[in-house]
Parts: sequence; C-alpha cells; structure tokens
Amino acid sequence: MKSENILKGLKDRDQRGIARAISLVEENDPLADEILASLDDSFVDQAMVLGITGPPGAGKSTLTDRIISNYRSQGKRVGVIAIDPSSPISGGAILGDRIRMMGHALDQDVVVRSMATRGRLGGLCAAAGAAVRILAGSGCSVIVIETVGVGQSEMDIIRLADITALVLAPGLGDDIQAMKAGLLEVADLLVVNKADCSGADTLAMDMESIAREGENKEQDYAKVCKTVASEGKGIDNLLAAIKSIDASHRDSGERRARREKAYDLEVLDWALEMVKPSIIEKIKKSSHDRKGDPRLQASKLLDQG
Ligand SMILES: Nc1nc2c(ncn2[C@@H]2O[C@H](COP(=O)(O)OP(=O)(O)OP(=O)(O)O)[C@@H](O)[C@H]2O)c(=O)[nH]1
Ligand SMILES: [Mg+2]
Repeated sequence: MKSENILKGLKDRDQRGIARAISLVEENDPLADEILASLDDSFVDQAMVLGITGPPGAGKSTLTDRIISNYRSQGKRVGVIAIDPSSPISGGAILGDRIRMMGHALDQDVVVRSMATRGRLGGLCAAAGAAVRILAGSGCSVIVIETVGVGQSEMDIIRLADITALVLAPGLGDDIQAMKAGLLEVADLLVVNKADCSGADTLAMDMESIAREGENKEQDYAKVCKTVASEGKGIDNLLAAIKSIDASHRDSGERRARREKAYDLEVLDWALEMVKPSIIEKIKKSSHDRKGDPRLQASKLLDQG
C-alpha cells in the first residue's frame, strides 16, 4: 500500500488502512511520523482506554466481546488491542481471540488488533501506545486493551489504560493468588466472571474483603462486579461501574495524572528503541577483549558519547 493510500485509508477509517498504519509505526518505518502527525489529537484526548487484565482463561476475550456489543449499541466505535503472550509463530491465542470476536468481524466500527509480546523488536508500550493513538485518531471512542497479567511488559502496558478491570474466575487455582498482589494495585474494578460456576460466590466475597482493605490504602476502593460473560449477564452493571469510575477520575484529575505517566512511559520506550541500534553498532565496532565486567564495559561504551 502506498503512503498516500495509507494516510487516506486512515482518514477514511478504513480497516486495512488502520492495520497498515499500526504496522508501519510498530516497525518504526520512516512514514511513522507522518502517520502519527495526521491524527486528530482531540480524539485521542477524549477516548477512554479500558484495560482488561487477568489470568489465562478467566474470560477476558468473552467479556471484551460483550463489552464491544454494548458500546456498539450505544453507537460508539470500538478498538481492541489484544496483547498476545504466546509466540508470534504459534499464533494460537491470536486466533482464539479473533474467533471470539468474530461476531464483530463484519462491523466496520470494531477494529481488533493483536500484538505479540515475544519475538518483537520494539518496545511493547511504545507500539501499544501508538496503536491507541491510531485507533482513537480514527474515531474509536473506546479502546480496550486485553492482556494476561503476567510479566513486566504486560504490567507496564496496563498503565496505558485510563481504567483497569481485573478479571478473575473460580477454579483457576493458585495462579490467581500469585498474580493478585501486583494486579490488585492497578485494578479499579474487580470482575468475578463465570459467576455461573461453583466457587464464584466465595471468590466474590474474598474479593470484596480485599477491596475493602484497599479502602484504607491510598488507592480508591475497587468495586467488585459479577459477570457471566458467556451469557452476557452483568455487563450493564459492569459498564455502569466503568462509567462512574471514569467520571470520578475526570473530576479528580486522576485521569490526567495517569495519562501523564503513560505519556512518559511511552517516551521512555521510544527513546530506548531509538538508542538501541547505535549501541549495537558501537558494541560491534569496539575492540574490547570480552574480559572483565560487562557492566563496566557498557558504561565505557556510553561514555564515548
Ligand atoms: N461457564 C462460563 N464459561 C465462560 C464464561 N466466560 C467465558 N467462559 C469460557 O471460558 C473459556 C475462556 O474464555 P476466554 O474469553 O478465552 O478467556 P481469556 O481470559 O480471554 O483467555 P486467554 O486469552 O487465553 O487468557 C472459554 O471457553 C469461554 O467460553 C462464563 O461467564 N461462564
Ligand atoms: Mg483472551
């Protein structure tokens, strides 16, 4: 696709144009600057970025699918960035997410983008941040980032979201315990999905008490919502909770504070991307004997200016 066609496609909100634009920015293509400059920043400012995180199999994609339907019935255009922790070669999870969102495949106002965490050259935050901008700039007023909450890059990426929902489900075992601590800190909302399964009430009660503990900390009270994503139950209530959190974050300045932090994170990620090639070049050129402390060698390399 030629550059003017990509820019036109983006302007026309054409799915292929948007997909191509995201790929080019991800690849740090020379056209990236032009693409990003063509976007309407006011759309980016207004859009709501919703993070959906939680352990594998909790029902994040099924829930996202329902969330899309609900926002679509309100006439909103929706973007989805599905972060895929699997290898880009297997493609398993990507396919799974695509299939689960197939109900929206023909809808021009639902734009789904998968992004692999492994085997990528660039930083995930940089790429996802750019994708958020492109989706928002092409008219998506809600952008969902779905990510499994493990690993540092995935924890970082959730900081791009204005509001984060942690999705849990009964019967997922000890994994939840292990990941809960870190994820709870970033969650504005706790979703107990698979409320039709046994153990859901206990899990919800546990979450309620954890959320109440949170009340004493600096963070806000995290609300607990029960859902049966596979049957579309509890979604209205969940979206009402999201709406009220969004409104209070806008009032309190929390939304702005989060956006500022996210912005800095993206700048850092891009800056690291940009210095990496020159450092690799320096390592290649330097005539060191590969003895002694590599850390010292690194600082010598950087001191060379
Ligand atoms: N019983 C029941 N099953 C559900 C519910 N929601 C989702 N499921 C099923 O749970 C399985 C996992 O759902 P996904 O939406 O793929 O879960 P996920 O969190 O996106 O999984 P990963 O992307 O692999 O991390 C699927 O077989 C769904 O049909 C629910 O509310 N109740
Ligand atoms: Mg999924």
